[in-house]
Amino acid sequence: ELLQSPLHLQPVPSQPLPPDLYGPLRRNSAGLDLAMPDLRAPLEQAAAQVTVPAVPEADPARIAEAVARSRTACPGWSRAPVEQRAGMLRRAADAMEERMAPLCALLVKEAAKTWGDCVAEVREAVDFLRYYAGEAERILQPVTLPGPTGESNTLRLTARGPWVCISPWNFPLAIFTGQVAAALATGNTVLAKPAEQTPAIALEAVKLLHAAGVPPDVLQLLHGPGETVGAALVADPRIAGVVFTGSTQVAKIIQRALAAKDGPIVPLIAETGGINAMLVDSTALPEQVADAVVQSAFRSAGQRCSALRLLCVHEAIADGVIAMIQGAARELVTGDPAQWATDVGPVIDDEAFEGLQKHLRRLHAEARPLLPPGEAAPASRLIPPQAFELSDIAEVKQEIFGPVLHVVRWRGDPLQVIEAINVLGYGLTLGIQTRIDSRSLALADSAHIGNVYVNRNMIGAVVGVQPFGGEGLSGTGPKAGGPHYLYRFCAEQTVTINTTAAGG
Ligand code: TXE
Repeated sequence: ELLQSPLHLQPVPSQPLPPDLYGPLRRNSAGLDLAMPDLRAPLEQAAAQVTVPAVPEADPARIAEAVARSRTACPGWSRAPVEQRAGMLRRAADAMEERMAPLCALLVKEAAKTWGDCVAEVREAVDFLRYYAGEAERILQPVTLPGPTGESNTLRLTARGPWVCISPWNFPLAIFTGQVAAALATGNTVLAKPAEQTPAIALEAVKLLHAAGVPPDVLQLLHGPGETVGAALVADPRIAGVVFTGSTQVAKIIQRALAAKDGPIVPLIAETGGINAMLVDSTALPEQVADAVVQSAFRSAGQRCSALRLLCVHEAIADGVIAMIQGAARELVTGDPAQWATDVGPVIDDEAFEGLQKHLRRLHAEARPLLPPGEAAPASRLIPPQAFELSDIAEVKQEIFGPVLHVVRWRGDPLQVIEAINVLGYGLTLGIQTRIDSRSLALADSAHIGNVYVNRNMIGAVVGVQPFGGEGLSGTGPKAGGPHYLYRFCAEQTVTINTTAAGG
């Protein structure tokens, strides 16, 4: 039906597209100094001074004590006026903004992210603090509901108790801060367990929140491996909720652990990975597609949950699109993240590097390589962008968390392509490239996917603008940075008062 409807083609842009397709990527990372000339010097200065401190691991006694303190601190914190809590989050946001340079320098060192990614990450963390402060003030006002004469009905949101916040290494400041800010704003206390690869940046965020007025027992930081410290927190019968961002596999382990405990049913908010696809039809603009693909698949060394993993390109334009991607990808600079020219930095650790090498060996044996393999550099953990052509969408079986793109050609009905993408079971991000206006929304309607990006790259989870989160294997929702997120951190209570009775 879609194919038979009259074609409403969007006009081809009158301005020619930039000759260097990777231009926007270059400007966002290495070209950062062009956009913000005042940042480069302070960032370099901070980088020269920064050291990554060691952090102590929490033992079982410390964990048990922390949960007890968290419970004791909760009533006082949750009864404080929301404006007071919001004020503290806003003060922390201001302090974080002021400390942009040292925080970026620590991120470059600890998480091996490029400068552009670091600046974007600090900004996102600041946005989360301010956004949830405002959202808490908005939603925590009691609502009067209509009812029969002689009684008043009020609906109000209350805190649940201690929340366990478990975060990953790939956005070690933004995701950590977002989880913590959401729980604190709604009057809950927090036991935060950051990824073991990136504890120092979490410690900095906690210091800023404490300095902004959040009491130490209200926000506690517990370092250590997920399998021990994370699991012990999840298993504790006194916690009220878990917010988790990380792999689907660990989300399910946590879900099972929560279900196996005696006591109340504990809510889990999980944001997990994805096998994110981009559907490109025969009317799409190859230059625009190639630019979007290179940014979405290779930026941040592919270590974003939203990154493009699977390009489904119509056979009529596939050769041209692939040639442009090859040209653009070859221009990317893979290297030291502290160098301004670097587009693609290292992967996070040796384990990730080894895992990716294993996948790449398999793909080299089973699929058609589209980009030169480059030199594997175990010492620096660098993997240059890689792409492989497969014959079927179903051949992509798991999320590969690195700069690796799968390409599949299609023909026929685009809805069937969306169906095949749905069958993969993940539902995080989807790109659609088409100049048929009616097609993009029809395809989005059929996709069981949380974030859809039409005729642009798939990088975008701006707080309050593109609330972010998926469904299926990609998570439970609600979307982080969106207007529904904070509700899940709250309990709801109605109060019905008989206004005709004595004292009513
Ligand atoms: O995850 P892991 P990673 C996803 C991304 C990828 C993964 C990468 O798609 O799949 O995150 O992050 C702790 N009990 N997203 O490798 O291994 C662990 O210590 C309790 C999705 O860090 O799952 C760490 O703190 N906790 C995304 C955290 O879980 C446990 C955005 C995550 O670890 C545990 C970013 C256990 N048994 C990344 N085992 C989105 N959708 O928004 C481990 N942990």
